[in-house]
Amino acid sequence: MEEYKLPALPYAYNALEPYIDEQTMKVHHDKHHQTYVDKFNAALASVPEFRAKVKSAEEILKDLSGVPESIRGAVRNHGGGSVNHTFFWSSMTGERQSPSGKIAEALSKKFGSVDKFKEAFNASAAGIFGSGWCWLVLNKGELEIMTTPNQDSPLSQGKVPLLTLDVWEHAYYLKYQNKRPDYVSAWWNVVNWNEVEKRFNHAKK
Ligand code: MN3
Repeated sequence: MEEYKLPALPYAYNALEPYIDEQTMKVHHDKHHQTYVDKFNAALASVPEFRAKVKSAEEILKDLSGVPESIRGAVRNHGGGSVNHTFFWSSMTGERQSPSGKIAEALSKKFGSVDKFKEAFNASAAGIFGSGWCWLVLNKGELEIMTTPNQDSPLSQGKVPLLTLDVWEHAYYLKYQNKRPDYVSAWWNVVNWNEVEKRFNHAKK
């Protein structure tokens, strides 16, 4: 595979204001995400034969046991950090959106209503001890809320990510300090439901 590239944000740094502030987005994308990308590439550069044979970062994360032991930990942390953040940026938008179509139907069927889904997701996000991620995934075709510690990816558990929230303190501390639940509830205002629906329809094909 080619070097993993830090993607440009799909919107301006201030597009998610007032829910996620410009300074947080700058530091989060330009510094934190860049560092994961650099360390992931450095790890891959140390195993050129492996790197030549794999096609994508996602493919690598789907089979961590196939990663050379010398870089497995680095790949899990920094490959996960690279892919998770790319996925996180495209899970958000400055346009106000609500779930609709098949994803709205599926959420209501699984959780009772979209609001009940949000409540369950909020509780999971609030319950993460330390640093991690809260996810909506498909697990064998079924919608599921899950959390991962550190930079672990649901891809490594054979699940299909549909939506994610970064609950590392670096994602919210400048604006929300210790008030993680306030960050989580504000974040719903910037969820890119069109993208979530696209992912859902694609995975269901
Ligand atoms: Mn982060």
